[in-house]
Amino acid sequence: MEQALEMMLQQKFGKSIQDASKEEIYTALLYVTKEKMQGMKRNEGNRKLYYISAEFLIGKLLSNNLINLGLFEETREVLEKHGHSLTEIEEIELEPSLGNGGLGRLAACFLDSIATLGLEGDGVGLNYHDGLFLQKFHDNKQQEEKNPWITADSWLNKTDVSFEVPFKDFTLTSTMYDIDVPGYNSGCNKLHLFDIDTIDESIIHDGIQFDKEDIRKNLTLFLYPDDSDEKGQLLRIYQQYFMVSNAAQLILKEAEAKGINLYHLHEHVCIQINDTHPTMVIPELIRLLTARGFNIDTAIDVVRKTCAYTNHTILAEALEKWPIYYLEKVVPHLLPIIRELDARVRRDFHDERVYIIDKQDRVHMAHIDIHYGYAVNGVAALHTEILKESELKPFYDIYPAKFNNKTNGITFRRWLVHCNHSLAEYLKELIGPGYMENADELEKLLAYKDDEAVLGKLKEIKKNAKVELKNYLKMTQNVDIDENGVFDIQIKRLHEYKRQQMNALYAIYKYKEIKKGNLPKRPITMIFGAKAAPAYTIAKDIIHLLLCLQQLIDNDPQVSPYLKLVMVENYNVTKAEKLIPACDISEQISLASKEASGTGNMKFMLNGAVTLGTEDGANVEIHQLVGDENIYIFGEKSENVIKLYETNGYCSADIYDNDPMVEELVDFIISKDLIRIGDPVNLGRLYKELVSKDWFMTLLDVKDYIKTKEQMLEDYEDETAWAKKMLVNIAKAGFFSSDRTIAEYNRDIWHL
Ligand code: OAK
Repeated sequence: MEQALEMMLQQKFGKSIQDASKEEIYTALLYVTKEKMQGMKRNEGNRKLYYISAEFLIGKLLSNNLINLGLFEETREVLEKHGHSLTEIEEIELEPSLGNGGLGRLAACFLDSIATLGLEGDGVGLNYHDGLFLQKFHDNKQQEEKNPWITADSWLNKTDVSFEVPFKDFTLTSTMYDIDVPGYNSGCNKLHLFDIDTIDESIIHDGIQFDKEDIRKNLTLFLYPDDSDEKGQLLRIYQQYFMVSNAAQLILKEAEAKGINLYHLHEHVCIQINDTHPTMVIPELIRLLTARGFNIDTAIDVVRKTCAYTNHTILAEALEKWPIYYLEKVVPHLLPIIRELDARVRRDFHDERVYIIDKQDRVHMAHIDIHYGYAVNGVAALHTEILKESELKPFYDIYPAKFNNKTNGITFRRWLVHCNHSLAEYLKELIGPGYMENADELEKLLAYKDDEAVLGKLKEIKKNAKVELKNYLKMTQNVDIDENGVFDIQIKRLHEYKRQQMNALYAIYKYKEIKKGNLPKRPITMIFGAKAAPAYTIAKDIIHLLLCLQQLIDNDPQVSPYLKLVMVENYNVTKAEKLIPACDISEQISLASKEASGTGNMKFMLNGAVTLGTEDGANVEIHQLVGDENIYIFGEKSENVIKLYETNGYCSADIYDNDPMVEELVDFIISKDLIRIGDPVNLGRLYKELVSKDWFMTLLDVKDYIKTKEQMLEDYEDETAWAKKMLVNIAKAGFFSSDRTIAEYNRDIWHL
């Protein structure tokens, strides 16, 4: 590495390591790593997977690639020898902002595991120039700015692959960019990102405003452009079709180059449709096959045996249904096919709930996937059961064999080895390096459950991570936190079902307790990180409430020594990597039945945090694995929640009117203290939402939540007992390795 780095620095900048700047060292390392990846063998198999996804939240790549290439330690040492740290050099890299949340990060973890397991599988998506917006706080509110991440020297490799993508009024020519995906101790795959050469970032003004109709200039500017109006929705259809038409053309081109008889395509190709954003790949492939001479029956048959669909949400508003009229405006050539697919469903099943086109002339994207794919999976055991028993029941009744569960996972290369290097090294020392390849070996740790020295070392590692986070927050946001406090962290997209507002009510509770003189035994540091979709009003109001509380607490000398609330600006993968190792209490408090899985919950557990959660998503499986002693569960169960929805049985006003404690907490949102700091419009709207609607039942669970969190804080004071909980959580996290998840996908769905 030392030699390679020296040579690259000479070649690029005519400098030695000694004289080079951090930026130059980063650039040289980037190119050394890229060269190494180019020299790697490609994974090969009899059947190739194409994982199509609107999001790939890959995070910074330097360390991850070095780890997977087996060069991480050596690089650290070389840099240290020359007076640099890898952490510092990494700061130079900009994080690709190609994703929003769980679905996108999952896709990135999957690419890592697919490559690591030696499977041939590439990702296909879009090369958004500004990705998800950059979040800034101003006047205690979220502001959106553009987030450019593509620089002259980057992980992207421009290819000469290009396709023509036909729309109603024009045709666009694509360019394909590739990012190498090296497996850990294994071969390499690729992430293909499609783009157009005419993108024009100069059309962005006033934050993230732009002309939504100028498709040639805006198509790949942003991930999830605001779709609160028709123009925005049409733009999303342009993006989706551009993504899948390129994917379908690439798949056929590669198959033809391999000499595959397209009538046997499904024997050699498998397409995973990551939620419904890529659904149009089904009619598009049918279109391309019929253009190559297939009759429609055969084209449908081949496509059906090729495509599989993953559902990531049951929230009705997230299940895509596009008006036919929109599709007619953008991709009219797909409509005869979609109508034919619908006609076949109507012929075979006399149940309007499973039709593709509904009475209001809307196309249900998930219905296309379920009828015309060969597998449907949910992402955690509870989620899959809910799909089978309620949300998708009519489909499950028709196709029971298609439905299967694949509980999510995370790559331990990034979420342990990279982000918590000292914990990873200590585990290696203690139980051997086997856990890096076989995550179940983490259970060997259980043998040390009563070993004071081991528990002490785990506490020390946690403490160090807290100090590192303290320094990081000081440097990035000029915020002071106390490493002796308990770190209670909720980081995820902002959504009402995830209930950051309930956590805010806890902050209000604690604030009031401290004012009354009921002081906590040690400082409590509540940390949040979340972006709200730009058009999601209530989510932005919740951010406003959190920022106002942050200011109120900071400015109150009676409270601030005991309570701190920090809202991390522009939460992203890089920040998650700093926050997760430092966490004591992992907040996973969604309304039961609403969080499909969650994956942050797994990352926290692996890093020795204890979960405070509802019986929702993968929390249920965490609970089963660690047992009652090592997790804090509260709140209404999913069966009851589902019943409440079915019977319209929830009324937040009843709780508010009849419970003085709840009333006091909620009233504080519009108290003089907060209105003085904040905007009465935002705070008033949020207050009203909670007392008159509260669709995600915050008030139902808030008291149990507060009680459980108080218990947790008390238990935290028994340091040895708490360290045992940490140990058990780490030891039981092996199940959540994405290597396990991918092995299951391959065994049950992909058969690569
Ligand atoms: C994003 C856009 C549309 C639909 C779903 C999502 C999404 O991110 N869903 C999340 O997927 C994760 C990975 O499966 C799950 O862990 C989260 O529970 C789910 O909200």
